[in-house]
Amino acid sequence: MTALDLRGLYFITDRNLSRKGIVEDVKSAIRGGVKIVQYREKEKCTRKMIEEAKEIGKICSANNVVFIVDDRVDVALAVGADGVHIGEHDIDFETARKILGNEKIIGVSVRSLEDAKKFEKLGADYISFSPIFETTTKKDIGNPIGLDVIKQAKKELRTTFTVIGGITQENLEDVLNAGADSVCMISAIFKKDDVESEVRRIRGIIKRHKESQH
Ligand code: TZP
Ligand code: MG
Repeated sequence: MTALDLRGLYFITDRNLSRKGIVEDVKSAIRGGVKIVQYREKEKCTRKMIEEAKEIGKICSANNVVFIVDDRVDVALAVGADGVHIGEHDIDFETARKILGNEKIIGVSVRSLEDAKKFEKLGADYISFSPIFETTTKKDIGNPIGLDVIKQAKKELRTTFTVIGGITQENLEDVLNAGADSVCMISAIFKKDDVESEVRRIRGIIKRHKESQH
């Protein structure tokens, strides 16, 4: 079990945008320095998911990288992942906690500070606010919630949080200035040829931003 430290770049796999296959992407992202990886798979059958998640999980644990499975508590348990990430159409938080116990990480997607506080009370390990901006990577997720929620969360939320949705090289500084210590970027990374160097570059921006604040 690798301890959760959300700060920096939270890496999420994407089969449709991948150029080299998601196992290679994960290896590249880890070489680029990420400390948390989420396996997000919407198409494969359960058996194939378990095979793939097992392989990625091994790579993560060998590198002390936190490994989270999106949506699927069963897959997370089957492969010994560090935790799951759930949204409003997935298993509910209380049931997930009952199945996984207190040792596993449960991250929850929310659109508002109010919902974030609700999951904070229930014992979520981290919160993900989304979508910050417009995105085409995930369909039907509603209007962007913007940067103000990050500023509010920074002041009022004790639980560690990340942000996702339409974050790019162009708006990253704004997101960091609003107070995010952790960011997820999917298409912005896969648009580039080389996952490792892009991940390293983004992490560098986040690190320099943090240093400039002290
Ligand atoms: N959850 C909320 S928005 C989103 C997910 C998985 C997609 C984010 O992708 P991108 O390409 O970084 O906008
Ligand atoms: Mg989900």
